[in-house]
Amino acid sequence: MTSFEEKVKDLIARHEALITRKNEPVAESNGVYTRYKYPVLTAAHTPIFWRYDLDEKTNPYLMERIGMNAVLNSGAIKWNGKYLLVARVEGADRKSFFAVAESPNGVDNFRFWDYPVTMPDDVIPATNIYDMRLTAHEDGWIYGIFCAERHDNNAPAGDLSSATATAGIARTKDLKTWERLPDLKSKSQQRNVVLHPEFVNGKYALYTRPQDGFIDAGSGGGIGWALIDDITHAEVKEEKIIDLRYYHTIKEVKNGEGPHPIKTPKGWLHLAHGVRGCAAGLRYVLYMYMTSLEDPTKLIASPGGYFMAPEGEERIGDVSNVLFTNGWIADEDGTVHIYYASSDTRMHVAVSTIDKLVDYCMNTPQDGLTTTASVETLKKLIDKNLGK
Ligand code: M1P
Repeated sequence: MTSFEEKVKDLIARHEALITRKNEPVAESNGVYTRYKYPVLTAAHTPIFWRYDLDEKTNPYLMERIGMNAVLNSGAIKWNGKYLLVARVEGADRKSFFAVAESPNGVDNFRFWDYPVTMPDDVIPATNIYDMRLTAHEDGWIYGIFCAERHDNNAPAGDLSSATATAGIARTKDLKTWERLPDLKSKSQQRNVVLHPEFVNGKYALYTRPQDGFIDAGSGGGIGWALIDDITHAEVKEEKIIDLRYYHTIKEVKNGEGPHPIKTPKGWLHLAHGVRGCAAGLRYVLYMYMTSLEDPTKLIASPGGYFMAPEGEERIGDVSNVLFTNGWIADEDGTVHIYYASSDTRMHVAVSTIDKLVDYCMNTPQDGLTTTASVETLKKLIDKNLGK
């Protein structure tokens, strides 16, 4: 008979083996980025002492007491030389919370800090909070902007599903203690709101995603931009759409800014998600674009199609056919770690460089929006390669 102590030891040893497993780059690459073999975070990476009561008296069968369902859409930041993910952890009870996981190299050995983030509530507490974008702003604070979801009290009686999405705002100096600021005021619902890292005309600047309802972007035309007078009482007064959605593209139904853009000598480099509908439901892919350094609202590169789409196991999960990103880290040597979630279930990393990503944005043909245009673009490359 295995003793309780032996069972605990075994549980801890298997968990330790999982989180310290060396990750490996996947050989095939499209030249733009390299995927890695293993997810960097899953529900099984959450600490044993979050899930099990390790006291034999109160848990003689060594049962999991608090189930974790998924680890997904994570914000990212380099902090004291470590790669930190502020992960969205979703419990078996469907509630998401934030928790920091830290890695020495950005591709493996991610280990959760002992405690999840205690995020103070806004005046009206949210039911669920998720998908934090982190911005180390030039004002000296690290901001986290995330979706705060509440039941829609205007929904007809008995409708327990209608909800509202608002951008929650918090800031920190150490990623441990968070100061909650009032939620973003906006005429529409908002999700995928991201703080630009620099002041623009002396103001804070937000990437927004106006939406008519909790799910439908509706008349919200794409990724927006708004200047904010006071981040401690943030309000969207004017909103300009800077990256529009188009019919029959990968972002026809919805799009949303990923992490905050990376500043490069050629412009701001953006990573975003685009959504289209199909018989199987919604398909979420990642795409890129660039904006001007002089005028961050001006689109200067818009490579056509997707940058990354779900592949293999990534296709399957709680919400299948989804890639989503809200975190990347640019190292000083130009390496970029792209953190993305697959099918709302687990976190992965892909590695590229700023130079490659800028080249991708500047030299991938734009979407011509019709079959005829796509064929003409293809023929030009064939002509060039065949010397015609
Ligand atoms: O399920 C896919 C994603 O759906 C939402 O994203 P969007 O607002 O762009 O539709 C979010 O709920 C996100 O968390 C989720 O991954």
